[in-house]
Amino acid sequence: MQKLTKQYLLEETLLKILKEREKPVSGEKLAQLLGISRVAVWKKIKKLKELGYPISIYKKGYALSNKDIFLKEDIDELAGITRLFEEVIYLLETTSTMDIAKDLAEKGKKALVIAEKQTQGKGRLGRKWESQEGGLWFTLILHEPLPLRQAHFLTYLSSVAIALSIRETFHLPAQVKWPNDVLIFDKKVAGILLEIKAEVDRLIYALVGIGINVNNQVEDKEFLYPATSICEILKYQVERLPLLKSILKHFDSLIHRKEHILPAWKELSSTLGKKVRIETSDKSITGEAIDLDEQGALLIKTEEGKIERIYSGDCFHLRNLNL
Ligand code: BT5
Repeated sequence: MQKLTKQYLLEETLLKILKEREKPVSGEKLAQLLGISRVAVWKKIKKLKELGYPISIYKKGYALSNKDIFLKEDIDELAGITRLFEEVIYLLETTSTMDIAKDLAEKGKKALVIAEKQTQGKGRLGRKWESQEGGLWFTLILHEPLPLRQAHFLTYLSSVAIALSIRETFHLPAQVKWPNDVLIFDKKVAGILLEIKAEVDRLIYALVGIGINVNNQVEDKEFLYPATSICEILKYQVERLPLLKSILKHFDSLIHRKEHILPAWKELSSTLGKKVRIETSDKSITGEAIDLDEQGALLIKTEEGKIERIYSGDCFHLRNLNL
């Protein structure tokens, strides 16, 4: 248990005041609220800025430029939501939450690693993942005794948890796309990166990296697939904490009911029933995505009527066959 010093509590309270006030708060007011001098307030602001907190300084006082940062009370709340992890690591900036999670996993830790910003966010196959402030970027470390051939179920589980949570929290029609995306109105709002360490046929640990475009801007970017963010669709900034809490709850519930994962994925699928092009490391296949088999492979019916089973690759939706 972390010991809280008086200094630390003052900084937390200062952040809380700035988070709750819409307008800048003067140094004088902060001094009065915190029971310290104006000089001491300035020192605390300077320290918090050095730590990376987005505090802007105006003539009228101080304000948080991003009011959606997580405070200690939010992190404590997250830590108590599930037994999936024993600690929550919250970083204002890092290279990639996958790097931090990997170090912790190697030490046998079960943790949730969240970052406000990633300077080297990763996608699959060495691709870059843009992760500026405003998005939800996190990695969950799981030490699950899963058979290796079921490891990719964790990607399906994550997509379902994200899609259900976006539906419940923001009432938006999120759908899952094969193999690792969540879409809203056919644009990518979230991606999942699964990294595993295995021994023969057993999983030692899995790092489930989840990136969701929430309050960040992506629509003008040239990505592999058209992208969107929740705030670009809703046209206002939203709170990320309720979304994250909902995802963790769904994740926890699905991991204990693995038989629900594939049916739920199929139900929320935007891929099934569509004409698609799948690109794997050695071939390109075009056909209709008809189903997932019980191993989680995507079944493609080619124009020649042959059924292909695909375990990994990139998927491009060509058109909706039902239209
Ligand atoms: C993914 O890869 O979709 C996996 C993304 C996982 C990101 C999370 S964030 C937390 C954790 N820490 C990390 O460092 N990563 C994980 P893939 O299917 O390969 O898609 C990557 C491609 O998506 C890129 O090549 C871009 O074209 C595009 N892209 C990059 N940033 C994006 C964004 N913010 N939104 C939508 N598309 C993006």
